[in-house]
Amino acid sequence: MGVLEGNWLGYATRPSPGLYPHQWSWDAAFVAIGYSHYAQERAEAELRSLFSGQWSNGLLPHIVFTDDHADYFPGPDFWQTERNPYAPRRPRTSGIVQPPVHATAALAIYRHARDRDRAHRFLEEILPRLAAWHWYLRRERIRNDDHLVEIWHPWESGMDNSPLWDEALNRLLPEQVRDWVRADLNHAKPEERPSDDEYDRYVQLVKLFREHNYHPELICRVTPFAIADVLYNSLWVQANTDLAEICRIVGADPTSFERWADETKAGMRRRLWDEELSTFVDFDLITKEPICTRVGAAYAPLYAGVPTRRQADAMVDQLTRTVGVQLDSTTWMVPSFDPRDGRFRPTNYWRGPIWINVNWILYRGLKRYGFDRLAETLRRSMIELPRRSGFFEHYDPRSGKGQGASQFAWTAALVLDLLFEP
Ligand code: 9WN
Repeated sequence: MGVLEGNWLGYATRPSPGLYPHQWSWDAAFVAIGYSHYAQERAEAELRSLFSGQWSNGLLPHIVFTDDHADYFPGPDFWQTERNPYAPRRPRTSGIVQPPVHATAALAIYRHARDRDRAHRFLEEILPRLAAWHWYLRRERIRNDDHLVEIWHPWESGMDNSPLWDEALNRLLPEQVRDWVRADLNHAKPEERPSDDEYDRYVQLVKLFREHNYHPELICRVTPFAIADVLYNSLWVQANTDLAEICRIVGADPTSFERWADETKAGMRRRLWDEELSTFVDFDLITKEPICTRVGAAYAPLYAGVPTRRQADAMVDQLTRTVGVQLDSTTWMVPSFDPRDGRFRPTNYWRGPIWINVNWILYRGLKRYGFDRLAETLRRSMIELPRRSGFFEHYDPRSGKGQGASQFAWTAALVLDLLFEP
């Protein structure tokens, strides 16, 4: 609770002091889940603040800027989202998205509420906004018969420098002129952050979207990066299921969201399942090739009930034999990337370290399919790691040492969720 208190800005929660001074989209959802157990009003405020940055076409931006002059790159003057008529003038925002965990967070607020009437009113208030956000993804980001949502930037995945994107990013040329300066290295060690080459590509994509004034119907034609990501689509399936439940609670029609969950679930089984790897893999929509890279988030479909029983058994068997790591006799966790792969880097961001949010998603998936013992070990490990090392952004899968930003909000929020869980 102290970590969340320290990051509370009076109306929203920043992910951490220093490195992340604004409000981020999926962070806000995880943080709201943490608050939902003991600070209902604050959980509501968290989502309300994020949605104050929603565009009138439904896009929910990946960053809602809290302070125009904070030390973060790219800031609002670089994004220039005011070029798009749908973007709000205030607050200023970025022009891309992050994974849709928000309906799931709103439902958690209702389920954990001390004051149910108030929570009911909150659901009525937030439902049109959530629906607009899901309609945006459905309308602008699904253009294949498999009903898979596509992302156009590594930042949209939330797993910025995952090896999943290496090939797609390598197709972009390095920047000729670097007319911008990174701010993250003022706050973090370079070996724990993406490389300059990766940033070059991230910024190039932003410039391309900016040139097209953030119009999705133009971007979808020109983007060199378009990927159907397993984690994103799993969260989308579950968020639609949760949004349908919200509709039922407030007496609205749930059928569109139920159908969208079913369609993407079927599409994932058809298009993303890899029999040889015994897991789901991303799909590059530009090259029309699967991305056969084993990452921790590849097991996220368990969370959304996507795999068949046979697939789930094969996945968990693989998970325990490959990606999962035993830190000591009692601690077992899932790093962001397969430790046996030559590109594995235990201290570098999404290329190896353990992240609590991905483990929380996998924990829920293991429970959903009845892998209770493994789920319980994972739950205890997720509580134990921050207890030993502090609430960090990520952890070294060899030693459990905390890395990246300290006082990291979603780590604290999701540990609270585990502790409060009945
Ligand atoms: C870019 C805030 C965000 C998380 C992402 C994480 C990191 C940003 C950055 O921090 O990304 O969006 O500046 O590196 O990768 O998942 O939401 O915590």
